[in-house]
Amino acid sequence: MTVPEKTQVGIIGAGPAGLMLAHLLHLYGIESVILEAKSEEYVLGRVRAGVLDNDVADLFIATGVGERMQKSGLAQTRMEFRFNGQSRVMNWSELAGGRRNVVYGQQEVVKDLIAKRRELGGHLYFDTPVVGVSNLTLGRPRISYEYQGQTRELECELVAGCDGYHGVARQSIPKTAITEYERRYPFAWMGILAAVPPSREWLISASHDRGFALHSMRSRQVTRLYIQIPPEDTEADWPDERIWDELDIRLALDGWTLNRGPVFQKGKVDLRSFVCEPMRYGSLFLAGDSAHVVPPTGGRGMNQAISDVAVLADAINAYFNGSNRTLLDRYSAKCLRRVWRAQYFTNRMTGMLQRRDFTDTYTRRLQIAELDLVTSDPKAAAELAQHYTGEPLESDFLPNDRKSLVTLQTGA
Ligand code: RFL
Ligand code: PHB
Repeated sequence: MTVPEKTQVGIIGAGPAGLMLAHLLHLYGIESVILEAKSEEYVLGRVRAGVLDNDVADLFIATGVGERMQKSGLAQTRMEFRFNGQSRVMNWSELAGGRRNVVYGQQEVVKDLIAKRRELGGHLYFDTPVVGVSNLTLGRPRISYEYQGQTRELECELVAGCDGYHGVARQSIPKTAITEYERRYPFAWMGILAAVPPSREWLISASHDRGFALHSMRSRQVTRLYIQIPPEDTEADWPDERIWDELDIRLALDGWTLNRGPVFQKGKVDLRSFVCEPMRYGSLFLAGDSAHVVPPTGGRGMNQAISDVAVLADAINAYFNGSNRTLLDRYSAKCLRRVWRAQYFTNRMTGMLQRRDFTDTYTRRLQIAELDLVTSDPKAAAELAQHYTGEPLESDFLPNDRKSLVTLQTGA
């Protein structure tokens, strides 16, 4: 199948943002073409996020891509913090008015969205790297891409840059037209997937004197675990036994043991905070990681990406089907308000849970004081739960006064 020469919306990138945008536009009767640099196999194999916000899970159901998630997603109503040898289990659902999260891997989300594009005969092209975007402020924009050894162009009315932090969409905007805010962290994470049932039904975040550790999961049979490591360390520095031993120390709790099992995936994760303002330049709209990145502490990144495209799809619909460009003009400001709240929340979680300077005992005491406060004071706990289960998602596909649409039979 060759790539068409023209479309209404050209989408760069087949991650969660690009794939979900194409799906929502299809429901609005708007044509799009997705161009993805990597192969389908690579995209399907990329291990990343694992936790969906309450409303993001609802949006999948409301738009007909939540069937598998309903069957195998694990509801998360609780979360545990461990620090100073203590355990505090928080009931997110009670604290956040019935909201909860859903454990369902990003790989599964991407798989479901690709399957939906195929089922509906959508235009989705892998191994098709975009090399530039032009004509963004004059007439119809053009996306240049490589396909089967040739450089070609796709003419569009609007372009969605859903190509992640390293993509070309943001780089096609003149530096003088945007402001970039960035923070790097003096630590990284090592993450593993292990073929062993989770050791608790819920997520455990441990802030230990030796550093952070996280117990998460992908299913009833697969545990996802992370530890904070020095940024210069590589996978070779962390053989499986060393990771398990460190997890045992950091997650230690009397009467509890961490289940060990075969590690079938391992990877280092660099931590970064980043925001690009505005998220628009002419007819180019940035969405997801191309416009903003958060450290994984707090599980926000993919949820932010889906929230962006929900807002963008409604705005594009108003433009094509209502001849109204007001929502497109408001897109960036509307998203950035939520984006900065997520930056605030993830920075707070990162600061509270991870060790920055191991000689700084004063800051360590402050971390413990904050952990104690947020896990015991009802108001502080409710605020954290509200952030963790995500901001209410605005989308024309979601009724305003709804009970959660997701009914899951499993989970905590
Ligand atoms: P993606 O997923 O990076 O997809 C961008 C796509 O664009 C393609 N691309 C190009 N295509 C064409 N031409 C070019 N020139 C291109 N350049 C790039 C890429 O190949 C890719 O397919 O961005 P998107 O869609 O914005 O989605 C963002 C999420 O992937 C990301 O925010 C999350 O994974 C972050 N994250 C988490 N988010 C959550 O909401 N909950 C979590 O629990 C959570 N855990 C995590 C995470 C991220 C992690 N890592 C590895 C950074 C855990 C980890 C370990
Ligand atoms: C994950 O399961 O990969 C995960 C969960 C929560 C986080 C980060 C990652 O905060």
